Amino acid sequence: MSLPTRRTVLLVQLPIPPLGPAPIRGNVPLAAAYLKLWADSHALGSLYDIDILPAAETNCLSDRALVATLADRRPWLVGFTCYVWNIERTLWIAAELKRRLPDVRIVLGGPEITADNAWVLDTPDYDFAVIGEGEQTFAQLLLGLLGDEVPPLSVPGLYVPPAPGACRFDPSRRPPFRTPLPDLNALGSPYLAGILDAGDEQMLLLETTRGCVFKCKFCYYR
Ligand code: B12
Ligand code: SF4
Repeated sequence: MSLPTRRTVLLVQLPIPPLGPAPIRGNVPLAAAYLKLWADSHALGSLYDIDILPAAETNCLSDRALVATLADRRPWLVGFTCYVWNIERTLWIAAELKRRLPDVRIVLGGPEITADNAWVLDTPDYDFAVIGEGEQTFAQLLLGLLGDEVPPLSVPGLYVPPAPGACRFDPSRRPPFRTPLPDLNALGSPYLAGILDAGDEQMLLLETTRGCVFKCKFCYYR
C-alpha cells in the first residue's frame, strides 16, 4: 500500500454563545488537545497534520466567517467537539462547510454524541460520530482512513451512519462500547506537550478522573 500525502485535520470547539459584546473567555479545547496529543504520540503525526483552530478565530468569528476560514484551510477532515451549548451552531457550520468542500470529512465528538441522540445522529452533514472517550477511537479512525473511505474494521465507539438519503439514525449500527483508558496518566499533559498554553485563559485544566455518571444529586444542571 502506498502511503497517502500528509492530510490536514482541523479540530474545532465552538464557545458558549456570548450574551453581549464582552470577549469570550474559558473556551479551552481540552478534548481536542488530548485527541491531538494521543494521535501524534501514536505515530499518526507523521501522516496527519492535526491542528486546533486558534481561539482568535473560534471565539471571535461570525458563523459565515468561520465557515470561510475553515474552508480556506482546505482541511481533509474536520472534527467538532459538541456540547449542549454549541451543537446547533456546529451542525450549521458543518452543513455549510460540506457545501463549500463536498469532500471534507466531518467527525462529531463530545458529550452531545450519544448512541441514543437521534436528533444529532439523524442529521445529514457528518461522516462519523464518536461516542464516549475519544482518543483511542479517533486514532483508530485516522488509521482506518489511510487506505479506505471507511475503516475496514469496526471501531469501538465509532458510529458510521448510512449514506445521506437513508435514515441516518440506525440503532442497529450502534458501535461496540469503547472501553475507556485504564489510566489517565497514559495520556500525558497537553500543557506540557505545548499544545495548550495555560497563559491564554489564565487557567489550567487538570483532569484527575474521567466520565460522568449523570446522576450526582448535587449537579444542579441535571
Ligand atoms: C469541567 C466541567 C465544567 C467546567 C468547565 C471548565 C472549562 N472551562 O472547560 C465548569 C464547572 C465551568 C462547567 C460549567 C458548565 N458545564 Co460542565 N462539565 C465539566 C465536566 C465535569 C468535565 C468536562 C471536561 O473538560 N472533560 C474532559 C474532556 C477531555 O472530555 P470531553 O469534553 O468529554 O471529551 C472527550 C470525549 O467527549 C471525546 N470528544 C470530545 N470532542 C471530540 C471531538 C472529536 C472530533 C472526537 C473524535 C472526540 C471528541 O473525546 C474527548 C477525550 O476523551 C463535564 C462532565 C464530565 N465528567 O465529562 C461537565 C459537562 C461538560 N458540563 C455540562 C454543562 C451542562 C455545563 C454548564 C452549561 C452548566 C450550567 N448550567 O451552567 C456550564 C457551562 C459550561 C461553560 N463552559 O461555561 C454538561 C454538558 C452536557 C452536554 N450534553 O453538552 C456536562 C457533560 C455535565 C453533565 N452532567 O451533563 N463544566
Ligand atoms: S457532578 Fe456528577 S453528574 Fe455532574 S458532571 Fe460531575 S459526574 Fe456528571
